[in-house]
Amino acid sequence: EAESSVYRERIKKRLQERNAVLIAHYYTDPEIQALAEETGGFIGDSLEMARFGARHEAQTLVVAGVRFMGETAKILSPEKRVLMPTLEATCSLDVGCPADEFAAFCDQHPDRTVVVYANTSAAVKARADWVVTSSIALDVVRHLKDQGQKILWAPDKHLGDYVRRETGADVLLWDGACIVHEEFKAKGVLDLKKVHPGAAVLVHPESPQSMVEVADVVGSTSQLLKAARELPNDTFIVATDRGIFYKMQQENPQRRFMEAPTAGNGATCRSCAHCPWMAMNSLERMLRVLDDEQPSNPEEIHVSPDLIDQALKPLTRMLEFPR
Ligand code: CIZ
Ligand code: SF4
Repeated sequence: EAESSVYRERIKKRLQERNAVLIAHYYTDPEIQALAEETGGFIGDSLEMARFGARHEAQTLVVAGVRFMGETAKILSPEKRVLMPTLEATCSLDVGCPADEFAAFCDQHPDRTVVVYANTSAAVKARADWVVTSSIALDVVRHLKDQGQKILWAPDKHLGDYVRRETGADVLLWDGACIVHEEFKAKGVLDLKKVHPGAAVLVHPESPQSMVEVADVVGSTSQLLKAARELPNDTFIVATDRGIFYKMQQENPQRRFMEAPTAGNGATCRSCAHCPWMAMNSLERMLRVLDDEQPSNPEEIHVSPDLIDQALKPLTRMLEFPR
């Protein structure tokens, strides 16, 4: 605790000295999110993070999250320096969708409009017609379906299948999954509901279909936070990364939030509901990155100008899509 307060003070000082702002994802650890709040930074989902970074006057963005979030921030703010506590923080969706294999898959289906989830590398985004986050996926795919288009979706098969079921569009799926959301078990939720019959079940659509079927609300992180504020229930079973509890509890101090079980018997495994890559964003690593005075920082995000040009097109389509 004493050690962590030393880290916090030194990070605050460095952020000021370097004209840097801290931008954290909802899934990072509570101490990281608290520091973002205390220093005038930001907490949000991947898209909100990139938008905040683009609008903010700071010349350096310190992105606490996973690598694709740093890349998206860089694509929207190429003139800024984007640092991360560690570039080793990746995502099973990104890892499971290598750009060359993905390009070959797209080449085999030239009749399909390519829609990729935000959780992908800059190179995969560069090959796409559209980038979407889970908060806008249904609207964009409905719009494409109305125009008679067939979809190629990557990388999350659960989210893609959810979009297919909800919109009725012709959607061809890449076979990827999030290692966190894939672990939630509907049977465990039903067992927990027997003990807490008044609980509302909030589910992120990266979870399997069986989880969507037991949900009261299915939505992106921001949509689940909204549901936690607006539903009349005072108890919630939440199927997304446990990092979200920081904001949920802060916004609703009187309400009770429980992790959705990650095993059929209702037992929770030690770290199933927390992304191991999000967890790599420690105060210690953040300080190390900010302490590094060299012009070339090993944890700085670089995206080539060509790739920025190409990835910006599908990203801009999403940003300009009317909501
Ligand atoms: O599951 C993730 O990594 C999410 C929800 C990312 C995002 O778009 O905020
Ligand atoms: Fe990727 Fe899942 Fe971690 Fe999000 S929670 S960064 S989708 S592995």
